[in-house]
Amino acid sequence: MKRILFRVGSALVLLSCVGATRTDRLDVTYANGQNGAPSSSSGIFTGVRRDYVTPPNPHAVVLSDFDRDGILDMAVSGYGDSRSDRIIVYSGRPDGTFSTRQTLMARELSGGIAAGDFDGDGWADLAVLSDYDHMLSIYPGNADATFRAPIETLTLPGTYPQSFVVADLDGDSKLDVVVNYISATLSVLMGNGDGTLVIAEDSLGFEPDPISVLSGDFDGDGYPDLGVLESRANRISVLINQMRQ
Ligand SMILES: [Ca+2]
Ligand SMILES: [Ca+2]
Ligand SMILES: [Ca+2]
Repeated sequence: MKRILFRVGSALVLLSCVGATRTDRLDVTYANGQNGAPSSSSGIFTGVRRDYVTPPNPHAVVLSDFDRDGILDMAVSGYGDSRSDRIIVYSGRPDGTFSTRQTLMARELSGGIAAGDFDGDGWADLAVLSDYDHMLSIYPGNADATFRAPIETLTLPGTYPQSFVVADLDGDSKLDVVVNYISATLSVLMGNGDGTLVIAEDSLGFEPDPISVLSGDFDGDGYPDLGVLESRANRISVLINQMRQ
């Protein structure tokens, strides 16, 4: 079970993406709820738990204010099967609950999902990674928290992508993407600002099984750096962005 602690509006919520148990459900527990009190050893999450149907075999969740109404919305990707939708978009409501906004088809084994304005129209788009056919798809976002069919489905140079991260690596205000693969390589995709990306670098090498990649400005120079978690080597590698030089 993967647990992530978020603050949503005024309500502190615990999201439990329960893909490992294949219950196809996302649980949200509200602090300070008023109707019922599931037991909690910490006493923090003693409110009402609400369950939301996810795509079959949910894999990843992203929170973003898709419609810019000040309330976080949510999208969940799932591995699913060929007969089912593999992405569900939920609109956040002022009381901290969610309603299903849209279901989207996606490629087989759609794993990682992230949000960002890839085409520069001011509305968040969705980037979805297909583990099976190693493709990255960009779903353009609308003002009403819905998404259109992918404008870009990019075949990645590596196989079995494990995770990806979205960041503006070169500071041109166009979002870029870094993908890591189980084949111990990492690709850098530079955004064109219109929802398309080009492969800039495809062979950054690591120990086998780099399990995830993350981004953050570790040295404080304003450019995002990378951290790569190498599970077989039992270490995290930090790559400092050289764009400032
Ligand atoms: Ca919203
Ligand atoms: Ca957009
Ligand atoms: Ca960029």
